[in-house]
Amino acid sequence: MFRIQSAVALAIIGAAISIPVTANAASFTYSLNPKATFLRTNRDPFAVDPFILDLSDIGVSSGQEIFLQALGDYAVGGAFGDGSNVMVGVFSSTNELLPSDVFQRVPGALDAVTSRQRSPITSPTGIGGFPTNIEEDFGIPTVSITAIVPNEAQYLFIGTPDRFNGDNHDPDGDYGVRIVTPSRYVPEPSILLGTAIATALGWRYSRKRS
Ligand SMILES: [Ca+2]
Ligand SMILES: [Ca+2]
Ligand SMILES: [Ca+2]
Repeated sequence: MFRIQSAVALAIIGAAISIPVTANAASFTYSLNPKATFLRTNRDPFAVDPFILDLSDIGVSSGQEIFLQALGDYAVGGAFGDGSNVMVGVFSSTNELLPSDVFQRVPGALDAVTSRQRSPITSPTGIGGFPTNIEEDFGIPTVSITAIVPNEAQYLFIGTPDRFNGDNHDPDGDYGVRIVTPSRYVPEPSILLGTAIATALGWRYSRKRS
């Protein structure tokens, strides 16, 4: 009987150990247009509006940590190769985007805590030299970044910072972003192990008493 009980305990423990910590994490990949930006533009008629993600679509809310990574690359103009990957994001309380000639186009922009401290300083517009830099945005690098979703944030804007966006292009269509949502609700393996041992011992104990 002891061998059977031990085998049951080991099977339960084995099952607990084999459950990955990231079991609840979900990965989302979005293709991006490098002409798109949430920053101010000037006389840039082919620039387009940014990608705006409703955070509820990926099941995250304020206080949760997400992982972001820029994918692929784009060309910053006709004479340039397909090798740039600078990307910025900003959380917002609303999905409102003001016209492209307004300095702060995202009126609901919120500061975010990220694994990189400083907001990137974006260049003035190529035509006219108008400032584009806002304080709330953060860079999304190819090596990834983690960000805490700020209080009241419901949307994430993602765009390409450039002095002139309308001539950007992505010949091989690989430019995009990957977002991985939290896995914090999955119990740690050590907790699962403790539960498994307690369950196995409890099962043995109840068998002895019966
Ligand atoms: Ca590309
Ligand atoms: Ca450009
Ligand atoms: Ca900035």
